[in-house]
Amino acid sequence: MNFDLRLKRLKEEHVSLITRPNIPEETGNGIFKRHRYPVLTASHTPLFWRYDLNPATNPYLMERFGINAVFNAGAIRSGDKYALVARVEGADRKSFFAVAESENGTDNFQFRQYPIHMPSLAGGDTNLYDIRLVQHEDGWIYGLFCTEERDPAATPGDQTSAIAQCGIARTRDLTDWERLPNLVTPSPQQRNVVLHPEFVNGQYAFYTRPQDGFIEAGNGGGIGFGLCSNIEKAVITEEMVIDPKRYHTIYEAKNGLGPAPIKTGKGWLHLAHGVRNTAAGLRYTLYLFLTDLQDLTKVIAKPAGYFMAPEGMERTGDVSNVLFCNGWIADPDGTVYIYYASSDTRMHVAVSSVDRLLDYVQNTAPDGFNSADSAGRVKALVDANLAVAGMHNA
Ligand code: M1P
Repeated sequence: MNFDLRLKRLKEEHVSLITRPNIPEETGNGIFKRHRYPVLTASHTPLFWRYDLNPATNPYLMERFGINAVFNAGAIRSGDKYALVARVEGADRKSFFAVAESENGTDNFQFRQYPIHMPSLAGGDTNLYDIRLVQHEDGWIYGLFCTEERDPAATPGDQTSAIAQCGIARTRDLTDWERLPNLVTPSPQQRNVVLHPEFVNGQYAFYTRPQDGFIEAGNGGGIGFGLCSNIEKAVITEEMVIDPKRYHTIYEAKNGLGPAPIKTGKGWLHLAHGVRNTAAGLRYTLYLFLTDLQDLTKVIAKPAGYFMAPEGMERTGDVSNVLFCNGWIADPDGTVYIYYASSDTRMHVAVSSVDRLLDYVQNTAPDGFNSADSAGRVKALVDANLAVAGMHNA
């Protein structure tokens, strides 16, 4: 196939992929509706990021920059568009951020012309990933992300020990970013840090995830909370865990907050990921909880178990059996777009509403932490349903 024909085919395939209408599932579980097609994959990235389109320098029209995956996107409303700031991972394993926008929130996401140029701090960032976006009441849009580098204390033969810290940057337009110093906390490692959208007692409030090692939460773990007065030199001196990991739950190994919480009339609605161990490795699922409107450290409702777990094609990918979410958007009419990644490979959307999510959080029983309690909850439901059936039959 000659250059021109191959280019024509590549363009046709790309346009048909990125303009494919998405389809909500018919029935679902009543809590949310998954949509059939991933909203972003490696193949959604522009051809002109991956190919040299000049026949003189690339006569075979080969890919010159491989993209491995697009996942773990932050999300925010940008004018009249739904914007995702995705983690784009190259074939070289490095991640960078890129903005993709859609007019309806469920399909036709298109990347802006260039990926984000995130300014580096002295020393550089070996890898950046998992940005959380928040429109703060101070007027800036903040992006908090993980910045990772090799552990300087690692022995020469150890090429896996790493240090994860929370990077902070701010923007007005998602294109030009001002990098601020990394967050300092009492914990040696930080990932999954989220900025609360409002001031708390005049201070910036952060949800953190203290951890002892790069992978293991260790003695740390749990979703933490801390305050600091100056975002331009953010230091948290007191970090308290508000949602700890716990034996024999879906968050027994570790957990971490997803996107910034949504303010509702009943409390702050949070989406988090929980991690448990299995013989096949770690399993990441998503859960919801609600915190008090005044006391952000007080969890006032938390259903048992997961809210969303990997299904079908979501179960496999570079890191299988993982759902991860660091972006959601609540529309003024209460519709909620939940942007979640599957198996560190691709992005999906599920649609719900603030009312439905609150109903789920407030009316799903909390974990009783033993089998008898779980069986008891089913029995209570059966009893109640039989009583209703009796009423219908009477
Ligand atoms: O591979 C699953 C996820 O693992 C990490 O999340 P956590 O810090 O909670 O373990 C992150 O590397 C995340 O990007 C990744 O999706």
